[in-house]
Amino acid sequence: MSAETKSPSEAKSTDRREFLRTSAFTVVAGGVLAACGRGASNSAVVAARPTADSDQSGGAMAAHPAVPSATAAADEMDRMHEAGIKAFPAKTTGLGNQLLAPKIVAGVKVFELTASAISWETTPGVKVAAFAYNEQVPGPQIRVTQGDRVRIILKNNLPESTAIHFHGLELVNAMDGVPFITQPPVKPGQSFTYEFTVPNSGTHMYHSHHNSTKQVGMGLLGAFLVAPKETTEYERADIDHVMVLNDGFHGYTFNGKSFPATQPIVAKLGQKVRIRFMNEGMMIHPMHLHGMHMTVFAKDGWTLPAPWRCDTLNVAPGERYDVIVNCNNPGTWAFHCHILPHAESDHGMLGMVTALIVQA
Ligand SMILES: [Cu+2]
Repeated sequence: MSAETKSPSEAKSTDRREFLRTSAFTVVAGGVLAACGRGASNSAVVAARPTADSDQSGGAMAAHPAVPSATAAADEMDRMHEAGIKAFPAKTTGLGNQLLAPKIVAGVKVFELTASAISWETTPGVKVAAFAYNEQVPGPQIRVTQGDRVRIILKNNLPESTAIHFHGLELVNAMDGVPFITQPPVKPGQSFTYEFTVPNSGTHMYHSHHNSTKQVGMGLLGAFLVAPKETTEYERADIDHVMVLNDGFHGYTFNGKSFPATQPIVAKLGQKVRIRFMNEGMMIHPMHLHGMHMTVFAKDGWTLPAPWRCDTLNVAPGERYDVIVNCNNPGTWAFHCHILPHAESDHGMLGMVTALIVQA
């Protein structure tokens, strides 16, 4: 039996997404029936007849009172929306972007990254094929200080070649991580060692630069955060939150998870939250915060000469923005991409939605 012909009661036992697809279709078909009355004959409508006869009044072709039918559909839609909100933040297996402590070897900070193919849960019940560093999407968070000597040992356990590019760092050419331009590809089973002195501070990224539509889209990416030698006012935020945006093979995600499995940012009233947006996807995402504004103070790791304020910040592929939110308005505030299909559908919020929770 196809999803289109399941009744709502049958579909309730399946996952929310499938059920929502089914009910969305039924709503459309019911609307067509209500509008056309007898004579609707296209095959899609015929397939939906059993579900359209929700009141058992004599078949889908029988006249249905328009208002009660519309109310039932609205209630069902609301139930879906509420269920998504109530589930937030939903538990899933696996958490990416976890701080990776370096091993210190003769004064060098050594980080080991192993790339492998894994299964990754983006939202409850949705498991996707992923390429991951250290079995995390995003890969482990790397934090260093400007001037540090670092060594990154990449082990490739993928079925294809790869390489790491340190996006935003102004490195010596040989460390730029682009196969056939600055190094040979790292073949399956091989390792490659990157070593450099960290030249510039700011919010940066590391990701594959080989077959990257697939490899970055499947999860070979992570945050590379460089503290400046001298701490600025903005570096002294109470909470420092990395938000990696992606829109590849895993759908619309923040830090590898889709709503309702995205993580909220939780702050106390009066605290300063620093948010580091980074877009590893292929689309622009205008990030919109409700209730409070964001003060943008850095772009691509570079401190702006004059910070500026906004509530919607367009983050294009490859860009990073650092913002401060002064949490002066208590409540749970929606925080989402404002390209609406990236955030909501008939079956409720999805994808690029989270919340800033300001506790009074
Ligand atoms: Cu978006």
